[in-house]
Amino acid sequence: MVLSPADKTNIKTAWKAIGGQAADHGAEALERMFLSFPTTKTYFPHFDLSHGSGQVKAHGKKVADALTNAVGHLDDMPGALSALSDLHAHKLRVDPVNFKLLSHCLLVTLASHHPAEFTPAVHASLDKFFAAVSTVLTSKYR
Ligand code: HNI
Repeated sequence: MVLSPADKTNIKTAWKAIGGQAADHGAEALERMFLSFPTTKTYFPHFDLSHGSGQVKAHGKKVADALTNAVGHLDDMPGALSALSDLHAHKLRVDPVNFKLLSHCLLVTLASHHPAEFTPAVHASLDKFFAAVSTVLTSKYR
């Protein structure tokens, strides 16, 4: 997945618009994922997944922080996400299909909160960004 210069600009601009809401958006995307794709809940048997759960909120912040870190390293995502890649592949063993589900829910969340910024071009660039992050996080399965 090659991000063009325009993609990189779109991704950074979108992240600026998200600003301090990233953690909340992360938690909302997780909640959407658990509700829309219930099989994803099997990876979180130790979590309280009910609406407003502190665990989901805390996890949403972790996911958002990792994405913010990736946005800061668009030219070296494999390096920036190396430890997370090890974790998801070797320890958590999350089936790669689930990354498409979370990516979709992240897009829906961002579109609903930032309709003005979520132009078709930004949508496409964010889709590529989440696909690139997902590729890195699932790259050590093989
Ligand atoms: Ni994921 C832990 C980031 C997709 C299941 N995940 C993390 C952590 C981060 C993270 C950060 C915390 C690491 C730590 O504590 O050191 N996960 C991301 C990102 C994506 C992603 C950026 C994709 C955009 N994870 C997924 C998917 C699933 C998933 C698709 C399964 C459906 N992740 C987990 C589980 C944990 C986890 C399970 C451990 C949770 C815990 O605290 O026990």
